[in-house]
Amino acid sequence: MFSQRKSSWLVILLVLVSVFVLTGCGDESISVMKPSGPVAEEQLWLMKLGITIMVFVVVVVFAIWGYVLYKFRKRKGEQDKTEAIDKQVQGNHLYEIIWTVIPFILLVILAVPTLTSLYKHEKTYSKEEALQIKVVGHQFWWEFQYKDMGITTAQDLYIPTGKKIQFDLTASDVIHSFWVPAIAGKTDNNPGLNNEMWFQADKEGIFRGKCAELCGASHALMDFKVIAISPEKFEKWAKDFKALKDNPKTADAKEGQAVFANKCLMCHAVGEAGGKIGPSLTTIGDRTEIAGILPNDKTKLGQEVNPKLFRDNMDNWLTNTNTVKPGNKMGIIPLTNKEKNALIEYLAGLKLEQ
Ligand code: HEC
Ligand SMILES: [Cu+2]
Repeated sequence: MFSQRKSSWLVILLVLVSVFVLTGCGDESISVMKPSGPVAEEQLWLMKLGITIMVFVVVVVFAIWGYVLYKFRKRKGEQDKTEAIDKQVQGNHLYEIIWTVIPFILLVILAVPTLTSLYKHEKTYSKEEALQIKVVGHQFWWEFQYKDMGITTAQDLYIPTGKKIQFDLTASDVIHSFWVPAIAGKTDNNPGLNNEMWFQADKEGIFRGKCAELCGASHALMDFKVIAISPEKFEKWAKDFKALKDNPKTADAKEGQAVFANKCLMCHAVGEAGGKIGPSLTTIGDRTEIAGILPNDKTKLGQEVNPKLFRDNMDNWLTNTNTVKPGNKMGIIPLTNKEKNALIEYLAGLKLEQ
């Protein structure tokens, strides 16, 4: 058996080891520590500045505290400490000025860059300067409208690298919050209001985004991706998106299209046709994940959706909608196996040519 003292040392050791081991966990594409654009870079720099100043204050204060504790300790043989107490400095003007001025300087060092960044990131860019995108948060999915391009999509947000993206953020039901940690801090989507923010991605890549405001049962599952590609690839993506024809190739897919028109189209759009209650499924066959959370193995640029996973995920979504994303607004649509398979075949074909 360990003694009490030994076991508390063990706990401390365990905590220290886990700190080092667990800091290695997590997805790089969602890390604030790996910024991929100017906004996130500046925000990380501000965090580092704040932490440096705090560490400096803690170290200096603890050093003084340790020094005083040691210097004025009760020594062996001293009966009464009062005789050894040093000269008192209460009310000393010089000291008081010093310990007022130092924190003031530290706060100025913090405030100047923070406020400068705040105003810089508050700026709204016009359509000549930035790509304009309206983001609507819904329980529990994201809608992206490219205002000047006539494109509406969901879950996967394609953007060009090296260009500012001006966002107009709102929500259809409750408050959500739009957050892509590697590219910028969060901004709320409020129903009935429009918040603005901008960001820019400098590197190509797939960056994970999250809803950062508790919005209901599946809040934690309200994920999306920002897919940053070169301006040339983006142009091609937009052109292909608009040119996409809803022309199923196989007999099964044609049957799926008919089922879709019957049971799904009132809520989901494909191209121009269809309802707006659910996400647009125009390019559902290209999605990195189904419903934002069932991975199709498309984690890097250039990678294609894994067809087997797509089928399994789609089957899972159509069969277990309510357990995959509790409280979602789709619910379970009764389908025979034949209808489901035809639908999956149809949806898998809704994608851009590579
Ligand atoms: C009552 C409206 C409604 C109907 C009818 C409906 N859906 Fe949905 N669907 C939704 C909503 C809302 C979501 C978003 C759920 C979420 O993520 O919270 C959704 C999500 C989806 C997704 C995930 C989309 C993505 O971007 O990853 C797929 C796929 C889907 N539905 C397929 C279908 C199919 C196929 C049918 C017909 C059998 C159908 N839905 C019928 C409302 C509906
Ligand atoms: Cu949300």
